[in-house]
Order: sequence, then C-alpha cells, then structure tokens
Amino acid sequence: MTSVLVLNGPNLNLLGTRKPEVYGSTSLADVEKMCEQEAGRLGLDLTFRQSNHEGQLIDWIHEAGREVKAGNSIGAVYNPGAHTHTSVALHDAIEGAELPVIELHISNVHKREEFRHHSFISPVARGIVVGFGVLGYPLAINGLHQLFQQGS
Ligand code: CA2
Repeated sequence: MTSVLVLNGPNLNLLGTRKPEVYGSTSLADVEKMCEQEAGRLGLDLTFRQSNHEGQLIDWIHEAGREVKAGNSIGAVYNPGAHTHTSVALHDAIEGAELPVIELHISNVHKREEFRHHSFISPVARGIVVGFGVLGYPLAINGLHQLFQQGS
C-alpha cells in the first residue's frame, strides 16, 4: 500500500504537556491517532516519526525521497519545529531528496515573535498549513493526497 510520512522535529514530543495556550492539550500520541485515521480514510499507510536530532531528520528525509521515487509513498507532512527558522541543512535535504513536503505549524507563527516569521523550509515545500492547531495534521495529509492525485 502507498504510504504517507508525518515527520516532527525538536521538542514536539512535549506536545500536550506544556504551553497549552500556544499548542493545545493534545499529545503527540493522540496526533498520531488522528493521522492514522485520516491516512486510513484515504487508503494510505502512515509512518509517524519525531526526533530532536537534525541528522536523524535529514536521514529520514533522504529515505522518504527514495520511497517516493520507488512509488511507495506520496511524500511527507513535516512540522520542523524550531528547525524551521534555523536550518539550511533541512532545506537542502528536502531539495536534494526531491521530497514532496507539506510544511505544517500548529500555531500561527506569523502572529508570534519576529524570529518565527522566517522559514528555511517554505521555499522547498509544496504547501504550507499554519495555525489550525493539531487539526492541521489531517488537513495537510488530505492536501498532500489531493496534490498527488492531481499529479502536481
Ligand atoms: O507551531 C508550530 O507547530 C511550531 O513548529 C512549533 C515549534 C516552534 O519552534 C515553531 O516556531 C512553531 C515548537 C515545538 C515545541 O513544542 C512544544 C510543545 C509543548 C511544550 C513545549 C514545546
């Protein structure tokens, strides 16, 4: 079966434990269940991952690019966390792997501090979902699936 990857960057393992006023009170395990449900509804297998380590995320992006090329995956929904605002390496990984990525942020980063307004990921993303809370995850899976079906 074709799969979709949902990738989460640093500190997202803390989701639901702190800062509920910014990120809500849903845990990452519950987000995984929501993604599982949406992927299943679309006839996709889900791979759901989180890491606090940039190199690990780069390796997963390279692997995901190979899976897309092999016809086994439609691409990735990616919440890069704070790497969004700092990482040229992750930008280069997505570009180099030619991985179709929907960049996702739980919070509306544009309503927050100035340093969150710039993203190194957006220029290499196919689409961006921002500010829908954790509902953005199933929305982004759906959007990536629709782009894939259109062949675009
Ligand atoms: O809004 C988002 O999804 C972010 O990608 C979350 C990142 C932040 O650095 C980005 O600017 C926007 C932070 C993820 C850390 O999440 C936490 C959750 C609960 C408690 C502490 C951190």
